[in-house]
Amino acid sequence: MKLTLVQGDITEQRVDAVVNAANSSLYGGGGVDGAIHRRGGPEILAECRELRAAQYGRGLPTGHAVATTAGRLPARWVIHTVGPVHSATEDRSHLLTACYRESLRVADTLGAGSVAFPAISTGIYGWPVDDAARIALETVRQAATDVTDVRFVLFDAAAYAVFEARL
Ligand code: AR6
Repeated sequence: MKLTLVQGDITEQRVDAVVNAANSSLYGGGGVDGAIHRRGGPEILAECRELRAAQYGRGLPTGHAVATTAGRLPARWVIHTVGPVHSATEDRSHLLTACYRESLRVADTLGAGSVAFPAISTGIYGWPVDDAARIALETVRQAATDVTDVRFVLFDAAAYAVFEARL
C-alpha cells in the first residue's frame, strides 16, 4: 500500500473514494462534512436521507462507515464515517480506529483502489492531532485491505507537519 500525505482540501482529491468526517445524522455539518456536501451537491444528501430511512433510523453509529455517490466531486464515492468526540476522561481510541478500519472495509466492498482520508475527529470533535495521527497511520498500515493508495489530506500546515513526523 502506498501511503501519502497531502496538504489541501479533501474535496479536490481525484481518488476513487473520499472519506467524510460525518456525524450520526448523516445530514451534513461543518468542517469536512460541510465542504463535501457544498461541493458535492444535493445528490449526496439525498442518498444519505435514503440510508437513514432504509437502514439507519437512529443514525449511523460512531465508528461505522457507509458509502454514497460523490455527486459532483472528482471522486466516485463518499464514505461517511462518524468519529468519536474526544474525551479527557474516557478512552475512545477504539472508536477512532474503527472509523479507519470500517472505511477501508467499505472501500473494499466498492472495489475502490484509492482512498483519501481527512484527520477524523481532529476538528469540531476535539481530538489532539498527534494522537489522532498515530491512530490513523497505525490502523491504516495494519489493515487487511485491497486498497493500494491511501492519501491523508491535511487542511493546514500544522496538521501536515504532525502527520509527517509520525510517518
Ligand atoms: N479538507 C481537508 N481537511 C479539512 C477540511 C477540508 N475541506 N475542512 C476541515 N478539515 P472536522 P471532526 C480538517 O471538524 O472533528 C462536522 O460538523 C480540520 O482542520 O471536519 O471529525 C460533522 O458534521 C480537521 O483537522 O471533523 C460532525 O458534526 C479535520 O479536517 C463534526 O464536524 C476534521 O475536522 C465532526 O468533527
